[in-house]
Order: sequence, then C-alpha cells, then structure tokens
Amino acid sequence: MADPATVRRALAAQRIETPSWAFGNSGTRFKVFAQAGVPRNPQEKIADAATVHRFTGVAPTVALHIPWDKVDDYAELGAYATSLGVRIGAINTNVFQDDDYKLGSVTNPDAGVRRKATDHLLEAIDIMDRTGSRDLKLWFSDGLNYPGQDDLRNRQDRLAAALRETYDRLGAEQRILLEYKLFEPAFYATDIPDWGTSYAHCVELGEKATVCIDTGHHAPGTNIEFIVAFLLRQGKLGAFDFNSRFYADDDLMAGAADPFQLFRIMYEIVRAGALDPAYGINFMLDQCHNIEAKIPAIIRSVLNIQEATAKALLVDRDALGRAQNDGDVLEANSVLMDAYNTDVRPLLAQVRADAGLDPDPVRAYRRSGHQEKIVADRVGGQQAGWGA
Ligand code: AOS
Ligand code: ZN
Ligand code: ZN
Repeated sequence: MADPATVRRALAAQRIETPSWAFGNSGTRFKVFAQAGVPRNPQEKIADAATVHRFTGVAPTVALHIPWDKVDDYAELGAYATSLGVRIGAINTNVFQDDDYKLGSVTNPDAGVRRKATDHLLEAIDIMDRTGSRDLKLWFSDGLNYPGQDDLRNRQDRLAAALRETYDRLGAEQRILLEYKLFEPAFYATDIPDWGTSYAHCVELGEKATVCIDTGHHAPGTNIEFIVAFLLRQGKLGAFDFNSRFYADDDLMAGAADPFQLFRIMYEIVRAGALDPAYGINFMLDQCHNIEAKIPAIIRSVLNIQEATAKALLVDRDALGRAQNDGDVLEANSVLMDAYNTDVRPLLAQVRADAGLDPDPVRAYRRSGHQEKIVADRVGGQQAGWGA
C-alpha cells in the first residue's frame, strides 16, 4: 500500500503551470465567442492566473506567449506577477501568425524569413533573461500541404540550424522545450510531427533541450504513456502541454475527455519519481475555453490533473511488481484499476484543508463573487490570439 502521508505530501508539492492565453477569448475558425470579464492585457491575464493559484494552491506560475503578451518592461511584469503571488513561467514563441510564415518559419526556403523567425526565438530568450524564466517553449507550425512543395530533408537542415543558434544563446539555467504536433496547420507533412523527431533534435542539441508532450498532438489511439515512459528513461522529457481531445487538437479541459489516459500518464511520472518539481518537468496546461467560463474551467483542469495524480500515487507498486513478476496478467491489471477506481476527492479535500484552502475550489470560486467583479470591472476583453 502507498503510504498515505507520503501521498498527501506529494500532492501538496505538485505544481501545474497555467497558460496566459487560456484566460482570453477563443473559439474555432468559425467563431470566437466573446465572454464578459476576460482580461484586456497581460497584467489581467496574470491576475487571473493568480486567482487560479489562490483557489488551488498548486498553480504558482503562468506561461506567456510572445507577442500576445508583449509589454515594454518584462522585469516590471515579472515583479507585478510576484506581487500577486505567482511567477512568470515558460515563454512561448509565435512564428505562425505573420504572412511571412506562409511557407514556414525556421524551415522557410527564404533565408530572410528564416532570419526573422530565428531572431524572434532569440528575442524570447532576452525576455526570459528579464522575467527569470527557465523554459523556452518552441512550437513550429512549419510543414507542407502538398507532396513536392518543398524538400523534406532540406527543411530538417534549416530547422536544425535555427535550433542550434537558439540553443547556443541559452543561459546556464535556461532550456528549450521542443513541442511536436502531427498535423495542423500543415496537412501533408509537419516538420516536427512526432516525439521521435523532437527527441532526435533534442539529442543533437544537448542536455538543455528536452521534449514537450502536448497530449492533443497525436494520432487517435496513440499510447502517450509509452512516450512518457520512453522519454523519462532517456532523461529527455521536459514538459507537458495538458489538454483533452476527442478528435484533433481540441484543447479542451485536461482530464475531461479521457481521465483514464491522464491517470496512465501520471502513473509513468510517479513510477519514474518525476512528480517532484525538483525533477524539472514543467506540467503546463495548453487549453482554450471557447464556451465555458475560463477561470473556473482552468481550476477544474488543475483539479482533474490532481485527481489523476492522486490515483497514480495510490497504485500499490509492490503488489503490482509482484503480479508482473509472477506473470499474473489479471492481478496486475486489477492492482492498477483498483487505484484508478478509488474516489480520491476526500483525500484531495483533506490536502487542501491542510493547506488552508477550500476543499472544493470550483464552488469556492463561484461563491467568492470574483467572476461578477471582473465582469463589472473589465470591459472589452482580449482575444487569446488563437483559434480565430
Ligand atoms: C499548437 O497547437 C501548440 O499546442 C502550441 O503549444 C501553441 O503555442 C499553443 O497552443 C498556443 O497557441
Ligand atoms: Zn501545445
Ligand atoms: Zn496544440
């Protein structure tokens, strides 16, 4: 049996990073629905992240997306975050929204466009120097829509060159999180389509480059926990972008579509001793809340990850190991399912009460009157910058 005190300590120490863009208006290419009370500037997004942290106690950092969160003084923005009880986390780059990037950013056949894109990545590291951020998260929309459109292999060379230049600019404590995505916006070939491509580039770059797994970026049926286990074994798992998918990159609330998958992923994390923030994995959310209220949806997502984690921590690993060694297939499966089928809500309520928090953060948020206050205070909220 897992020791209850150890489980509670691990849950209290868990950390989840929220994304600034999840607090803004979003939608699909058909419609962006405006909501009352959404942030009008980066400061208000940070304030919303601080609200999520206030109710959950486990979300003390917020990721920024540049230039969506562009300000004149990033040190000042970092100080503002600190004054609200949170810190600025990963810096996300944006080399997908300019007309120049129609045929790619760092893989574009035009050297001038490649220079512009790489300069943006370097600029993001300048920002990290000011915010004290450790992580530079890179996602490239680069790819091809048609066979023959460009040379697949040359594009890998161009990608490697831009990554090398960026990597060489990193400070001693900084690192690259390299994200992959099977398709979209490119539909025939994406330049970093899968974990293997990301992993190979990270190995080539060096120890400060690791893979970011966005849970929505795989083909249906992909065994994501296998990828997690493999990358952990190689010391190359740096981060998650958590969200849920039913079809493609749906960016729905983490744990909403497939809580069992989330549990299996978190079990591999626990199995590797990688839950502790000191291990260095950045557990981020990457979501959009098109039709639901944003702050409570992000609180809900954090709770869903906590529930999956609690269940993973409850797996009786001694019993599981014995069953596995005995080749007892059914017993091994039962041990895992026993943990998954445990109602961990009372345990998490206790962890929250111990931390001086309300045991039910979503309802506590609703009761707090905070939503009504931001609706009254903020008029003309911003689009997230994504999903239009
Ligand atoms: C895009 O599909 C990726 O998930 C990236 O992480 C992206 O930067 C993020 O979703 C914000 O648009
Ligand atoms: Zn992502
Ligand atoms: Zn995505």
